[in-house]
Amino acid sequence: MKFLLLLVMLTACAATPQDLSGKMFIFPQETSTAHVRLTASKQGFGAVTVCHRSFTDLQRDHVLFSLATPSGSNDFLTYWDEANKGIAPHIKNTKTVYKGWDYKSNMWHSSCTTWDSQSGLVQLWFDGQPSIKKFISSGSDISGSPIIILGQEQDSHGGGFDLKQSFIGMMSDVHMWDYTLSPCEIQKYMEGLNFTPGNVLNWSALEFQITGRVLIEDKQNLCS
Ligand SMILES: [Ca+2]
Repeated sequence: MKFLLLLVMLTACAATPQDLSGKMFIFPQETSTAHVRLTASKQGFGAVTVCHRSFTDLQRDHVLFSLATPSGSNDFLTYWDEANKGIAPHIKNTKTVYKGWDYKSNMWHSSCTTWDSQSGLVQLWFDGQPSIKKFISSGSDISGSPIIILGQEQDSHGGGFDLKQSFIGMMSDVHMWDYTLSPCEIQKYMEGLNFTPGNVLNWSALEFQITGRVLIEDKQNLCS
């Protein structure tokens, strides 16, 4: 077990892409430091889709996905807003809140967020259901070197973490595309069927670096 842990840590440090299929990151305690930094395969995004699954029992604000560039610490952010009881995408430092979801504790939830700079429209998919499309930001791309972090919310490019916005729980199946996925592809992701993996972040070939206490384990399946 100790050897396995060492092996996981060593391979995590090497930052060669890893296949995390069937696995999850565990964020087991509240800190303002522990996080996973994901390496994007490209930069400059005129459109984006980000999907992930998360599992938590937090009853406060928390981050799910944080992408910052030198010009914007909230260039692409997925955030649970406890005061508004909604999932709040932030794109190019503009926020919108989607309310009315059954964001229950202690179970896996699948989220996808799509945006494109031409229309400026954002849409959230949550556990298989699409939201309305809302205008959030148009006319310019997300440009500059992206820093993508799980577990902490960036208030600066790669830092500015806040204990009370940190994530505690499990995260899995993180993908990012530089285009908007079709509803059909999103449905496939939601249902765990075969889908086109992310071309910016791909959970089955993920380059990442762990800081602090974040662990990788198999996703718990009941007796199968
Ligand atoms: Ca913050």
